[in-house]
Amino acid sequence: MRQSIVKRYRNNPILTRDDVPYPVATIHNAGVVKHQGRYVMLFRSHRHNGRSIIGLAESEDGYTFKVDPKPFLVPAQAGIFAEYEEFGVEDLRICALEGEYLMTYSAYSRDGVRIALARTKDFVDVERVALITQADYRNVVIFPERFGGRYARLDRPHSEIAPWSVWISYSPDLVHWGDSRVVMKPVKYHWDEMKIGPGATPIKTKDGWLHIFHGVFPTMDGSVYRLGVALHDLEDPATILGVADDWILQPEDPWEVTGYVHNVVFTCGAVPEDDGTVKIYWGGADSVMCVGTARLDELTALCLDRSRSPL
Ligand code: M1P
Repeated sequence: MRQSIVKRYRNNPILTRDDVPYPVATIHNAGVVKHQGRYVMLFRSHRHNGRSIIGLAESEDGYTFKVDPKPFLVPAQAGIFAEYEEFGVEDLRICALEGEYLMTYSAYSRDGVRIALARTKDFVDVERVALITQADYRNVVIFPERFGGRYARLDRPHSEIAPWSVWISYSPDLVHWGDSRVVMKPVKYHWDEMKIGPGATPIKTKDGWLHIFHGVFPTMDGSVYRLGVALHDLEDPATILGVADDWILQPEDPWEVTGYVHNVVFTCGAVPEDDGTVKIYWGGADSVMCVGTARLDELTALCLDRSRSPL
């Protein structure tokens, strides 16, 4: 029997492409929040032309989801968003902040990948706000609180010089971002030595902001995507209190090991529960959606007691 800090749900995968009532090749990498007592999931799907869209699924219990008949977000048809979403929209994260939901997602075009910000109050009406990075960024998560009046986000620029790392940036208005610095880097000859990236929207705990991220290791058989945890200071999220030395989840189930991209577990969303657990949602092999649970105190302890240097 596998012993893991993350307990996989016995009926994984919870969603496959067969559950989607329109033609798609995959369903994976979903942001998830609880909205009015229901779990709302915004997942990525590849269409059969290889470009991605975002679909919506809902659940009473966080395990059994029903997919909406129509996609939630497809590439914009006009204006600046159409220009930069031409090749698809991917890997959406949801942040509940001050009475609305902020959604950050990758916008792909012939000019590269950048991050778009949209907002909704009800997951029906969606307003695109701004493109909030230049090209060569993926994986932006916004903290669900302001710090000294400023919004904060974790992001992941693509560098040709340094391994791809986690940075922090701040904004007075959600549109203009700056004051950026690197806060966490991959570690040489470690499970995440190739690159790391922000994963789920950070979760507030009594010990700090818990951030579940992904790390990638290169092998002769391709890259292996795993999940890890880091703890950020409650008042100053640029300060990392600890990064767990070990991963918390790696590809093991057949639908994580084999699929559209082999050997991938990738999270864009996690939902904290009142009983001290967290439901972690991940895409398996860029093909299916899975869920598992962990205790928040065990994850924060892993960051603090078995920490490596963040930089
Ligand atoms: O195929 C694995 C992942 O590859 C990319 O992730 P990263 O941000 O690490 O480069 C993304 O395309 C992601 O969607 C995908 O799951």
